[in-house]
Amino acid sequence: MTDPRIDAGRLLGRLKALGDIGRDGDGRLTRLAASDADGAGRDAVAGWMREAGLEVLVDRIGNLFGLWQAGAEDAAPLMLGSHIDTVIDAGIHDGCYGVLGGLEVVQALREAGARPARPIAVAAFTNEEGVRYAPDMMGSLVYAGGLGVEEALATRGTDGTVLGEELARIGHAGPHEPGFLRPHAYLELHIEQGPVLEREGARIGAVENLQGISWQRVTIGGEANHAGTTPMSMRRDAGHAAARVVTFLRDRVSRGNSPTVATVGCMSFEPNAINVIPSRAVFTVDLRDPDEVRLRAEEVALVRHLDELAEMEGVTISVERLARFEPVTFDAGIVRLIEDAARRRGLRCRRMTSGAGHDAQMMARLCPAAMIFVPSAGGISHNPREHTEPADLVAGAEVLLEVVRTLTQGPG
Ligand code: HGY
Ligand code: MN
Ligand code: MN
Repeated sequence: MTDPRIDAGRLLGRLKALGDIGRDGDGRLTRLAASDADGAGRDAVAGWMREAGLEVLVDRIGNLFGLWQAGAEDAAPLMLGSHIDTVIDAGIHDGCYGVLGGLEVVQALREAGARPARPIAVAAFTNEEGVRYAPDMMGSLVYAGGLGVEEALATRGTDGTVLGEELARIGHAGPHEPGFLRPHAYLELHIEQGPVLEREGARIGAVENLQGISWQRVTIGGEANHAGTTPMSMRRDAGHAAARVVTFLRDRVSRGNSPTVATVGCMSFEPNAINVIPSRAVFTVDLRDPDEVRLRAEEVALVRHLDELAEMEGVTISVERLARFEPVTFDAGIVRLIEDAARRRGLRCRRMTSGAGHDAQMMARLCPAAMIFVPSAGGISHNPREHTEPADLVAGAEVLLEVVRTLTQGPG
């Protein structure tokens, strides 16, 4: 066996090639779950998995796996992975770096003639972003038993399509039952998507926990009326009420130094005409906090505000739950392995919390799990300007390689 080495050119080349799949006429990258672009991305990744000599397997929710049995069929596999679906007008690293980094590690080990004591699987989980079909991290949630596969397949998207039908249409509705590979442990390599590592000059993030997530869709019913003739005192303005919620959330999370974050990412008015008082407003609320008690308190405060607002503005308000995940703590032993591997490579490492949701938070329900972060330039993500220095991308993959070798070494 030779010393396994990350092939930087292959890793960066595949990242770029995958990043070119799903661009529109203006060059914007969007590969929403189970779209044609997602199907093309999946086909490319499956092709690279076969090129690496892996067995390609797909489960019923479309989770895609490359498996290297490594002659250790009886042992539970180590699983690496992330996702390749994107948000709208995305960068090329979110999720894809973890799938292709995991594949690169396995390919490097195979090319070096390594004989791991357990199989290694590389996963690309379905619908991690949750933009078209809620909740996010859906494929790994189903895989970990947190959501029934039939219920997930029946999910209706923001565009009225049904997930199961779309997966079948793109040819990625697989035969295997979610959970068919019971991992020994799960490792996810990912860009930080925030400013911490860059600000502190650290190269590697050893992610020890991940914050709780609350997604809701709020519908406000008012009354359409003439923008010019209706006295302000007579208005039941759904648009104004929606705006009051947005400022309420911002004021709440901006007080003191609470780590709670709140985002209203989607909003639509009806009839959406310049001279008609909105009769209806529909918008989403994304609330997150590393502390479950504080997150619950923010949800209660929002409900109370909505009740008061309905009273004050003479509108009706209904709320639909889209996702709710409690904070997760990752495996301390694997976090230490990440720190040790970074230190041995002379890479400054920092323990940290993940602000973003990840498939690792679902896989932590099945087995010991942890994440490796690399810096995001300017802390930017979910944005085409998302960027990580090539040297950092390679360094992260090298740390992953080292932790994988430790987790798959034999008893000898
Ligand atoms: O929403 C998230 O944090 C992840 O990008 N799905
Ligand atoms: Mn991601
Ligand atoms: Mn994302």
